[in-house]
Amino acid sequence: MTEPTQPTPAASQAESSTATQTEAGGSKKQPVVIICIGMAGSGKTTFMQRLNSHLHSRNTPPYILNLDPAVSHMPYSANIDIRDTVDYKEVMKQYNLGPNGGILTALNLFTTKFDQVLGYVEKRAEDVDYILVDTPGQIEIFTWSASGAIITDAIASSLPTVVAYVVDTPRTTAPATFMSNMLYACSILYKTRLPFIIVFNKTDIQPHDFAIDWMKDFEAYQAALNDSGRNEHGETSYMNSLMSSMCLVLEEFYNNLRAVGVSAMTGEGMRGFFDAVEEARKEYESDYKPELDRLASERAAKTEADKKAQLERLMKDMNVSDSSAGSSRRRGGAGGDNPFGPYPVNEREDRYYDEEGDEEVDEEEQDAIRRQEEEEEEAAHAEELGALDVDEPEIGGMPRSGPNGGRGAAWPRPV
Ligand SMILES: Nc1nc2c(ncn2[C@@H]2O[C@H](COP(=O)(O)OP(=O)(O)O)[C@@H](O)[C@H]2O)c(=O)[nH]1
Ligand SMILES: [Mg+2]
Repeated sequence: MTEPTQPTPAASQAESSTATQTEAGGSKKQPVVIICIGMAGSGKTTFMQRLNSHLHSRNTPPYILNLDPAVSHMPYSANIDIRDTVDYKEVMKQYNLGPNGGILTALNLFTTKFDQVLGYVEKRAEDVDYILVDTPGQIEIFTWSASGAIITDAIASSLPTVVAYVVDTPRTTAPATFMSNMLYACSILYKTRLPFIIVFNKTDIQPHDFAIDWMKDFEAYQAALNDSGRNEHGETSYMNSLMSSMCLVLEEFYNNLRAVGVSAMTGEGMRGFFDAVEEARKEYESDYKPELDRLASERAAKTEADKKAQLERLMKDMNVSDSSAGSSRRRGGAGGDNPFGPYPVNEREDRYYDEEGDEEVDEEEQDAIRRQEEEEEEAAHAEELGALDVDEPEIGGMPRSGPNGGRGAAWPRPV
């Protein structure tokens, strides 16, 4: 992958960029990543271009990533363009896929190299204030694919990130369409958990006040729903009651986000958008980042604990830890005096099998072994006793028979 060439005038950045200014805490201010997500045709690419030209006019040129492999015309040049790495039409041919499958596979292939992309982005992070990310036209390809989630998480764990959810305002004036769009936005918010800005685009055609009213005032939405959803008999449809319940559910969601109206075409509403981005950045620092750090430290603690457990186990296997004293006794018999290592000098072959794989020999098994040993010892001892404990008289050269030397049968011998 080659780093693209769009020049970023260094001099103008130096005077204008706040990214290199140090904050009160001394740490460098990081750029904000704005990920543009939205339905096909909502105006993501046009909005990206508007942001790009707005930032250029402020002398703070952004760093741009294009993740849409199927875009045919891009009004700006991206610093990193997925199309330089994968050709989705070639992917379609090679894997015998349709357009959606081709775009998804191209994105998946690109994701395998995303660590390099992030490397480039991080390298430039000190020089820019904003990093803009355009996503594929079809929203579900990015939001519901594994690669979309990997890319978003990777970016968000490295830099302050906000999602700009672009809505086609003129196409959202019907209450049912508005609701489905909001539900989609809600699902993305809860999936990414990133600070979220709803961007009502195309306000040059349709002002977004109605949408703000519906979000703030449940009854206004209810009224619109009632007006729109009556059939020829003046009855409301089952859809309407579902929608009004949904509206109540979404109240919590509406409280968690910012909504602004813009026109990507005319540039109206840019100031409001950048104010919202600044707020969202603060939310990232105050909510998302601590959670991210908590997860990272939890992961680090778990790795540390796993390492420690493995080390302890190793020590135990090598018979050097305190806790292994018991097992050493069990194995070596004489408390680890065995010069041949951790395993005992042991005439019972089956013991070796017991120890195989270093599995714990359980109490019952140990008792059974001990009992067997005792019995064997007793039997051997009894035999010895049988041979030695009686001072047998030499009588008539009697033949000795039986375990007691033929005592019962032949001694004392009847006269
Ligand atoms: N009137 C108007 N049209 C817009 C605006 N933003 C985008 N469009 C048009 O909407 C269409 C889709 O835009 P595009 O940026 O390609 O959408 P994307 O698929 O989300 O990237 C294009 O024809 C744009 O010219 C806007 O603010 N106002
Ligand atoms: Mg586009």
